[in-house]
Amino acid sequence: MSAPDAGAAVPVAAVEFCGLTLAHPIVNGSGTFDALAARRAFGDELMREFPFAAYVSKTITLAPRAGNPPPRLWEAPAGLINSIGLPNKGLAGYLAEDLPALAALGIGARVPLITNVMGSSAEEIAQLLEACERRPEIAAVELNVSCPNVDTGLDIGADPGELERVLSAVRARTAKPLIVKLTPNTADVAACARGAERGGADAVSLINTLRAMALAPRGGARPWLGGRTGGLSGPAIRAVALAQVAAVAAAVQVPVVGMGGVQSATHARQLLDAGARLVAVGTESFRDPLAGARIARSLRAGARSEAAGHRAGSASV
Ligand code: RRO
Repeated sequence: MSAPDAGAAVPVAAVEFCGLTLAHPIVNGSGTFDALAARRAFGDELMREFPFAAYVSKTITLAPRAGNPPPRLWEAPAGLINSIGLPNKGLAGYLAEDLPALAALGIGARVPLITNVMGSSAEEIAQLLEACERRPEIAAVELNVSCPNVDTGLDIGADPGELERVLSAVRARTAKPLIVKLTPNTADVAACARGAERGGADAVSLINTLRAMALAPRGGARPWLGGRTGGLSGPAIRAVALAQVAAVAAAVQVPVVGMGGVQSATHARQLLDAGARLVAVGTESFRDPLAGARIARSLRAGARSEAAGHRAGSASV
């Protein structure tokens, strides 16, 4: 579980991503960093060096949701299982309350805002995209496809054909960049990424959490989490993330946002080397809310020390 911040190998500068210019390649994973709550908890200090080059919201649904009954978390070996269940104030509440509050923090102006949405039918997704399209504060939309389609019964993100059909049906509803957040809980994530690309995705992001379960201590075979199963994140999934990001980056032309267990610049660099354009930090932000800034700084420092090494090397030849 060590998290050394060393070893970045190539220069890290501003990154072009779907027409946006980001100061560095580190963003947050959706649902792992609440900028409004963080500002309340940590004050201005947190906002002086905002940890991410773009801010990705928690998943928003059309209607408000209370989320799953507790318990919602389980500490796994080298990871975390969550069964949060999409609690959110719904699209109207997000647009009316959160967008102005995020703008007051400078999100949108200082760093682009990426709004993550989820719908359980093409019609619901279309409504979410249209609403985002009307708001200039939103730079891009990330579509979370880790859910079943109530119309077809198929898991939208787990089936390449279903993913392509749903995206083709909704793609025209927004001109903003559309990032599709893939699920790792599928037979062939590269085929799903190709389906997303054919359906009109401007980028894909992965990996979401791996489906997992924990049993209640001394509870026989009783599941611990209120939602029965949950999603495993953290260092435990880093090797899976690396394999899936490499497979997807080799399969599609659109940019890839890689994530899964990143704790250090070394881990971020590995995903960049595997073909990711951006890297998201997720579970590590729960341990260290400034992890994103630490990792971005360390990537830059690694790049500077490599450049110095090159200069020294050429001087001595
Ligand atoms: O809210 C959640 O329980 C949740 C979501 Br929407 C997701 O995409 N991934 C995850 O691990 N948890």
